[in-house]
Amino acid sequence: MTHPHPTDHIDAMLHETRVIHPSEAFQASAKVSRAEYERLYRQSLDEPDQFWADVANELHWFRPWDQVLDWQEPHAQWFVGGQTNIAYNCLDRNVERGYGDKQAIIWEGEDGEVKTYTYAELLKEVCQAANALLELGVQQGDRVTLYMPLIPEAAISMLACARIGAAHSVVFGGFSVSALAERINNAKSKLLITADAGFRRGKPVSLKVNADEAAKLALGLEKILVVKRAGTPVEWWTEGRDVWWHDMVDKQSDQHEAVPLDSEHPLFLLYTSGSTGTPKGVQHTTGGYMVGTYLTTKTVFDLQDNDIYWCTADIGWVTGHSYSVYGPLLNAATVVMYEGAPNQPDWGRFWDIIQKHRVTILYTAPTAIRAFMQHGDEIPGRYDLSSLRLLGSVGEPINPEAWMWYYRVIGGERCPIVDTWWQTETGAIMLTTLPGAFPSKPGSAGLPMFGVEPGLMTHEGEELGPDDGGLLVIKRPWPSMLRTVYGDDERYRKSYWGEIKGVYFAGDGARRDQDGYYTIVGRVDDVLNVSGHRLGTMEIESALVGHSSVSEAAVVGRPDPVKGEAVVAFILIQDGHTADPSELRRHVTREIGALARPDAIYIADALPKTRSGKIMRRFLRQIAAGNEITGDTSTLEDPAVLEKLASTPAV
Ligand code: 6R9
Repeated sequence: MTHPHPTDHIDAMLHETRVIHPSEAFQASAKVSRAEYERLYRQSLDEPDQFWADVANELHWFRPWDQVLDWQEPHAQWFVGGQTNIAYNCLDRNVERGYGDKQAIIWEGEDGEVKTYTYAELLKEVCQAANALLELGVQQGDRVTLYMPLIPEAAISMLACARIGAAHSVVFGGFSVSALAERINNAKSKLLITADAGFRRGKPVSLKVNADEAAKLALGLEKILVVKRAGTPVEWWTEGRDVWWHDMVDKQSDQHEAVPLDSEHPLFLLYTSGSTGTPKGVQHTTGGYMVGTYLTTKTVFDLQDNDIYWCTADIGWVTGHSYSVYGPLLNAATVVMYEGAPNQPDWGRFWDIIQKHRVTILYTAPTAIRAFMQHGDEIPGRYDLSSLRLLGSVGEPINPEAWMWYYRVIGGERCPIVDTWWQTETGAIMLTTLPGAFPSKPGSAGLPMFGVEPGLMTHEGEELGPDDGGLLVIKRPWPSMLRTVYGDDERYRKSYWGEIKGVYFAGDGARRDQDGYYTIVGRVDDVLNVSGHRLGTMEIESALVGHSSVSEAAVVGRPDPVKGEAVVAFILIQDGHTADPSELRRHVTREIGALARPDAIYIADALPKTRSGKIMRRFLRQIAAGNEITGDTSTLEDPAVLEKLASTPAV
């Protein structure tokens, strides 16, 4: 007789078994059926040149490419010799195709102001902005830094840069002075585009003041172009350096010929934190990024002509780049943009926007979903959400609890959910379930997108089979992949193609089930090894937030002389509940098994998060281990959270 191995129990508990199928109606009108996915996916791997050429040919090229892919590991060039312009493809091409009068952007300010732009209007605005950039001395090949609220001028600025062949580097408006200055300096930008202030939680948040401070540290900066958004007093105005958008842009001609750019011409830099060192300037180029975001937006969001599409991401993150601006505009979609906080004036704001603008597709992050969930079903219940037909999730693993809430309360059990795994570096969605083709499994991202060949490996490059947890890798180049780390190609080689020989190392751990679905366990530095057993912090967190008293949880490992690592949990208690640590330990034991039971629980008021909402576990690990807090805290939304936590006793 064999005694069941302790991991059997855990593995069984770790498996979420629900499978949610799209409705017959959704399947019937979906852009891609299961059979089509299977045929096209096969083709994308067997005849990649043909597959990608067919997709690229749906877009406009000034000059056709000579070669689809030139791969000199780790450097890829896509559509080599081809010339195109992504802004032309987003705007001119759509106007020419008869979408001139279609709404391109429906923007809502936090203060309730609404502005809309048709494709023809947006084209004119972008032409004016492009002419303004030229007058300000920006040249093809330059970098321009954007530090802006989520206002239409942010998208217009990105497109204007793309139109003239200058790379934009968007720095999230919530970043600090030093973070901004560091990014301006690293990119060697001569122009910064900003605004007087943006609205956040009912108050104007000044950007120009930070821009002025950053300019003192970024001596290469020559001009600052300022949008008047909030009408707040601008304290300093440096004549000769500072220029109002309305003075400079409004007077320009609304005609501008988009510049034909080499397919590999840099499109943008986007700084993202690595596990060590300073933020990396992830560099994307024109043709491949365009083709990748075009195809994924069209298929993953099943875009139909009458959709009203809302991705809630800020333009400061890659999701805002690929799925608020480029991907949807390439597809002539109507894009909703919202400037402010989800709880302004109250937690009903998102649902109000959906009701008002008849949003059909909503793409948001698990952290937001959990925050809404915490405030109950009653708030969304007050709104008419019947326009919704598809939901998306991005940014972190979504725990099945939050998935089901999203599905039930927001989607009315009618809307498929696409859980999309990708990264700043991948440029476009890599893993998901196409909504009309495959059922979803709550918590599992799903299957590879076209041309994506994922795998699970050990650090040594040994391939792992189904149901083994391993490192998620991508085994061949794809069009929208990053090309380098700006100014540090060695770091690019080492971080992405040097960790495991011959493959792209994503930095995430994952499992794959018998149906080929990938479940992301979390960053590999978030995988715990407790008594020789692999446990994802995410699963323990998911179990904890599955308890009615817990609204948020972050789990890290603490070195343990016996078990290797011990589980430490940081939790936030749901309004109106009290903390009961022994009950929570029992709950985790029930949900996963005794191995996952937290050794220490910290009851926190807030967790250390980046401004994009990612929990910085590296600091939690230091607190859990009783170590001093070291490392760069500049990307934290509120560094004071750390001190508070460090003085909180564990229970
Ligand atoms: C798009 C974006 C990338 C990291 C990635 C992974 C996590 C993103 C996810 C997900 C599980 C998903 N991540 N999407 N984990 N399921 N659907 O978020 O880019 O900010 O660069 O973050 O986010 O850990 O490695 P980025």
